Amino acid sequence: MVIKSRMCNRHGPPKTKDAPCFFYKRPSPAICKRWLISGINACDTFAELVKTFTNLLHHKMVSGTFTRLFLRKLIDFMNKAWLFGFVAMVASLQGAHSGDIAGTVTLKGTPPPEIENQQIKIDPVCSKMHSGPVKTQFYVVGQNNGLGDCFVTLKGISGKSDGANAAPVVLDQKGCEYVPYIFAVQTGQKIVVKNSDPVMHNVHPMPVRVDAGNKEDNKAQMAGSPPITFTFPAPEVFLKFSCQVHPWMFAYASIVDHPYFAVTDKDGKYTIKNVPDGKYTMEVYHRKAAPISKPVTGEVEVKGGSVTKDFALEVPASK
Ligand SMILES: [Cu+2]
Repeated sequence: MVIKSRMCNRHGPPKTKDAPCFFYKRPSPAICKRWLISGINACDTFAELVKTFTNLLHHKMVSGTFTRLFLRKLIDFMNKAWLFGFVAMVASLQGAHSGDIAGTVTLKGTPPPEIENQQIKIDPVCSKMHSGPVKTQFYVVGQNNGLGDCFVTLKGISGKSDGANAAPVVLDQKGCEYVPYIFAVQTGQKIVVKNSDPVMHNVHPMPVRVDAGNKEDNKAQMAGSPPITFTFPAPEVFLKFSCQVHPWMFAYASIVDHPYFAVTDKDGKYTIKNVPDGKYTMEVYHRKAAPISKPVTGEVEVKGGSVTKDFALEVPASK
């Protein structure tokens, strides 16, 4: 005897006692995408396995209340358990093929004192939003000489961008300053520029790689008006955002065509997640201590697990 199988609707198991269906609680598409293993979608693969197995049971064990109950319990159990099994499977597979690169970027030497912003001082609206003097933020030095605002990336990887599916990055204008000052996105990833101030700003991205498709733009943004979204198709280090109203306002976006990059936190720490096994050259950029023309580089190997890679930058002699 064969009962024709059917799929459940996505909101839950069927109400009828006959013809149990296959009900899968899949993770979200975004999570499934992250769990792509060697080009195979593990979400699909696991769901297919469950489907095949339950289908087999349907065909073999369909007569009698006991078998139907047994089957229903089994499917319920699988629905509850599959996610845990799946996570374990992915973890074991990923462990064998990728790892995180983490470390600290430190600064050697004493940076010059930051310079007080004299222009914002005489702007009555902008200065009112700060309790003390506003200074440049060239050297963000934290615990144990950790250097913040360094852009850390892998060299020699290209064409791996997932920017179109990545979460947007928010660039805010707050207190007549861009926040964050240094950030990085993938090619095609949305940069959503907000205006949290009670004044008008004028958002002006100034890419260098215009011939590669990165477009210069210049958009006024009134107080309370909706965010403005930008994307850039070509890799570029420290693409400058300025404001035409407030000449001291800058932010620098690094555009990468793969997901393996990070910006160091206030203590110089960074983590680049899920890097595929392999040997890489890494590059570290900093606006003053490792500019576009002089990145600090280092070699690293990822081999089935996480690896630590630290860097030391020096305060340039002339500064
Ligand atoms: Cu402005």
